[in-house]
This record gives sequence, structure tokens and C-alpha cells, in this order.
Amino acid sequence: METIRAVLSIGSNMEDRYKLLETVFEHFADETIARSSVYSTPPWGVVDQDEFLNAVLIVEVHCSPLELLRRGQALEDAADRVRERRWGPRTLDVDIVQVTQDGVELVQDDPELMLPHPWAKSRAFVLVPWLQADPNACLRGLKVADLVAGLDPADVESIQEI
Ligand code: A4P
Ligand code: MG
Repeated sequence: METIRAVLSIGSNMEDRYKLLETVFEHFADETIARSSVYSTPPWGVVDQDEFLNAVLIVEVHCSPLELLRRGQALEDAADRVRERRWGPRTLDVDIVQVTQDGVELVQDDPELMLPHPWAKSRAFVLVPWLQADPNACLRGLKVADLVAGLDPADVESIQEI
């Protein structure tokens, strides 16, 4: 069975946000290599909604990327996730930011699973926790530390470790 390493970005801005993130930490406990603190982050994209809690986990799993996506979606379903509008409020979101296999980053355009996640490089709420979990992280050959340095400093400062 294939082994892949994946960077997961998780978020919640409804109900008991911390507890919902913990369901993901618990699910992947035996497969987690590193994980960030939990951060409080202002909403990105659709701004008229509550603050999010976000975190990043780095996991090593013995399944395909699509099977990993399904595992994340099962956790979203268990949180009674309702999809009302794009980028809108959600109990739990599990996004796959990056997948590597034998140290090689997978790149794919499949709308069901785009890799790396198309928005990751411009989202402070993904990059700041990712950098904390893995100070040497790279995305498409660029250091995540450099991507963070290139973000609007106000965006970076708005991401608060809790
Ligand atoms: N999909 C494609 N690629 C991926 C991937 N790499 N990881 C597909 C996960 N899913 C991927 O996702 C829609 C479809 O994307 C899925 O069917 C999957 O097959 P969804 O989770 O059902 O819908 P969504 O989350 O509303 O849309 P989207 O575009 O994924 O939203 P995002 O990008 O997740 O943004 N602000 C803060 N501060 N913190 C947040 O966590 N999150 C969002 C949601 C907006 N603003 C935020 C936050
Ligand atoms: Mg999503």
C-alpha cells in the first residue's frame, strides 16, 4: 500500500470550534508527524462571518490522496457540515494543502482534488501554522518561510496563536 505525507489545513467558525478541530487531531493521532498550535484567524474571502480557529497537521498515511480526502470529508460529515455558500461559515473544513510521495510533491488539476491546494500560497491562516509545524516546509519549490515573508504583514499579524 502506498505511503504519502500530507499537509492538512483544518478550520472551524461555528459551534464548539476547538472541540471540532480536536476530532481531527484525534482521528489522525497515530499518523501525525507534526502539528501546529491552534490559531484564531479573521475570516478570509467572505468577511461577514465569525472568526475561525485554524491549525495545520502533517500526517503520514497508507492510502491514496483521494482516500485521504474522503477521510477528511467523513470528519466534516460527522461535524454535521452543511455547505451553504463557498467560503462561508462551516463547522469543520479539512483541506489537503500538499501531498508528497517519496519526497516528491504531487501536482494535479483534478477539481475533486487539486494539489497543491490552489489558495494555500496566499493564505496566512494556512502558511503561518504550516511554518510553525515545519520550519523547513516548501511549496512548489518555494520556502514557506519566504511565502510568509511576502504576505501583507497585517495579514500575518492578524493570525493569533491561542
Ligand atoms: N477539493 C479540491 N481540491 C481540494 C483539496 N486540495 N482539499 C474539492 C480539499 N478539497 C478539495 O470543498 C469543495 C470541493 O473542493 C470538494 O468537493 C473537494 O472535492 P468544500 O470543502 O466542500 O467547500 P468549501 O470549503 O466551501 O470551498 P472551498 O473552495 O474548499 O473553500 P476553502 O478554500 O476551504 O475556504 N477564513 C479563515 N480565516 N479560515 C478558514 O479556514 N476557510 C474558508 C473556506 C474561507 N475563509 C476562511 C477559511
Ligand atoms: Mg474545503
